[in-house]
Amino acid sequence: MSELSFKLEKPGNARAGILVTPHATVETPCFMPVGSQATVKTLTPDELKDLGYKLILANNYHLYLRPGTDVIASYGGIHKFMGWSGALLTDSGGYQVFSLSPLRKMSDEGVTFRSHIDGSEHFFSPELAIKYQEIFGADIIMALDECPPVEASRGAIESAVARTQAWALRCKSAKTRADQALFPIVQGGLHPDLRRRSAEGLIETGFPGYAIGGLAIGEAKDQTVEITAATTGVLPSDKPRYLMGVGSPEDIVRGVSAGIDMFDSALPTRVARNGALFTRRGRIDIANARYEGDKTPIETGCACYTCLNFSAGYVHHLFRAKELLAYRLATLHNLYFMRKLMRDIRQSILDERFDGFARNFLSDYTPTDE
Ligand code: PRF
Ligand code: ZN
Repeated sequence: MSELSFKLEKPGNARAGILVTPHATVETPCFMPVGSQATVKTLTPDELKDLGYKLILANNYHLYLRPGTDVIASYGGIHKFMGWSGALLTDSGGYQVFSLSPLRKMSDEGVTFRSHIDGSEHFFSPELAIKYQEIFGADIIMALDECPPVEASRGAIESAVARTQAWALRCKSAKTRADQALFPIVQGGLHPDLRRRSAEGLIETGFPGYAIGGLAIGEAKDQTVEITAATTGVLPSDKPRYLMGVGSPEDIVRGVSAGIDMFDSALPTRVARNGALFTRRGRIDIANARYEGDKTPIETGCACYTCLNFSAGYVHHLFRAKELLAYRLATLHNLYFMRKLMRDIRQSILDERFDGFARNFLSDYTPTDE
């Protein structure tokens, strides 16, 4: 099995394509639900499949720490461990070391960090990040990168670009499995020239797809879109582009305009568990008193399991009573919404009416802050 093939069905700024991985064929633009700990919180693999998902995320950092590489190796990889027969992508863990580990020390060799679970000390190098991801067996694996905070100095971002480039090369050399595709990660903060330098360096090395990291970490939304577009402008059009950690429905629509093919974010599932549900008009807070006794579905016309079978007033009651079913019904609704959004986006691209679709979507949708 070749590692990956990507076919653009409709080229352009906003693109529609088909990504073929060993475990699934995926229509792009796609949204990947996040299952850092080898579970998309509250749902079974069958439920994800029924929602239409073919590709989900897991995380090298989380699974290396718990249950550990030996346990997952003994099952023959994450697919078998979690009972998921679709495609998987694992993030390298570089970013989680930054966002979750209480202490870390970076050097050119790698990153030493402490577990957020028990404080134990660990080390990731590019070679080890690949070794663990080969044990885990995802269809797409990520190079180890350094993601500095947005407010870092230009000098610090410049050195992160250089280190991320050197690490991507080392990851490529360390890779031994032919059935996994390795994506490197473009860094460069909010500096268009550093983004270009980062992208050009990685392109020269050559990879089957490219990710854009270091965005959606606190900068203004306009900057996210501007830097994304500046980066996709440099990336080869015949390879998939993945914007890491994005995002909300409105950010995804803007990301597609900027030439992105793949997205992942814990936001739709995380906010669902807080009672924030997506509708065409924006996010609603189902725990709000206005939904008490409401006999209509969360969104009229939504064909998700939750809306087909339950009223908004019932889901409101489950949240108020902190009943566990609340989190499942809310997650099912939000992931159905995301899947339908991606289908609608894709169809509008194929029909050459994406710009109008995006304009209408963004004018109807009122984002709410988390
Ligand atoms: N690097 C990696 N994973 C990530 C990011 C990154 O920069 C981000 C930033 N939005 C999310 N996930 N390896
Ligand atoms: Zn619904």
